Amino acid sequence: EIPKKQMAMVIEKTGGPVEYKEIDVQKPGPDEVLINIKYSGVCHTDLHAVNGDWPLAVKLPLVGGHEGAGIVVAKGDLVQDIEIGDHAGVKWINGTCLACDFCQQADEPLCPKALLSGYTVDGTFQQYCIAKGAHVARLHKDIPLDAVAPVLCAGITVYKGLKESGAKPGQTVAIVGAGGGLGSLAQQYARAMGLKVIAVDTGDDKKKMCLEQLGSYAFVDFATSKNVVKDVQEATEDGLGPHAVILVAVNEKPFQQAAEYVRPRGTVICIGLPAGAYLRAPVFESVIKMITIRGSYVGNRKDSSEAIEFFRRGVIKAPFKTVGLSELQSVYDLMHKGAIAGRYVVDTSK
Ligand code: 8ID
Ligand code: ZN
Repeated sequence: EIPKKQMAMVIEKTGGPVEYKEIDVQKPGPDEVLINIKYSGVCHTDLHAVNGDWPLAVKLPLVGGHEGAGIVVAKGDLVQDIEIGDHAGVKWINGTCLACDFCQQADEPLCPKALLSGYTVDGTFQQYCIAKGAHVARLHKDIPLDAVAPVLCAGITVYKGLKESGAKPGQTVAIVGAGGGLGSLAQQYARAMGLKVIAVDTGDDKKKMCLEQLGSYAFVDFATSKNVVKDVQEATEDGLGPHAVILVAVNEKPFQQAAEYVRPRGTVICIGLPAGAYLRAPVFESVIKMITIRGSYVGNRKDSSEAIEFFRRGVIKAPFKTVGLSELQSVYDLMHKGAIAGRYVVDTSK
């Protein structure tokens, strides 16, 4: 009952366009599963891939997407711990070697042979997607496949970033890019982890969403603020700044500002990947404030199952809108303008 053909969104060359067309359904290798993707989230990473923003080559032609939730329909002989009919998720990390120094330490995202869904291998903007059995996310059958899709990259990534920040319950974290996909989930994870949240983004829609739906106690509008550094610091009780800053904006500016407003002993976590951007921090303040600046990249299998479990327990609720897979270009257009509050999810059946 697995069809030979399926519908997918494909780019032939960097820059696009992304085209809705019929392509072959692939067969899983011995260590792989074939998943009938029902829903996929649309991450800004997918747009970076279309635009060729990063110094890392993409597969072409390419089926993008790496937040895919669906049902296992076929598997290779070596896959023993997952059954046909199980619900599963395809993440950015499609597969790794499981043998290198990093894999041995559960730092699978750092594996030099990592396969990246929707980037170096075809991803989830198709109805049937392949991933390594060891790496697909296990999803309980009571989890809705549409709402969980954004958790599979955005959720895992911000949950890991918050853990890497070392922020403790009761402390304050600034989420920069709070109105977007990662940012909206970051506010929910931060709150569930007992943190107080300052949201930084722009516009009344995002402000309303952050303050009324996602649990932030303050909002700083980076576009209308006369002094973002001062406004973020003043949003903390003692004016000394947040204990951690989670940077998920697609813009270089905040990567050059965060070190100035983070609290002494605080940590700046860099997650967003704006094209060609550089970090900058004043040496004097960085030293005398004893700050930490670090990168954080998706999460390992354990981070992933933990992030999904937060969602399954019902403590993570972030807004999403659903459209047909064939409408992906219109989602990219909105994303390019920064006009999406939350996340878009595509339904692969239309
Ligand atoms: O593992 C990783 N490190 C990882 C995983 C997944 C995604 C990194 N990412 C990267 C993506 O590639 C992208 O560069 O995180 C970034 C954010 O992805 P997203 O959340 O999917 O993007 P979005 O929904 O477009 O949200 C971006 C938000 O940033 C705001 C925008 O208004 C938007 O709401 N923003 C911008 I652009 N400039 C800002 C600024 N100066 C800003 N917010 C605050 N200050
Ligand atoms: Zn992503």
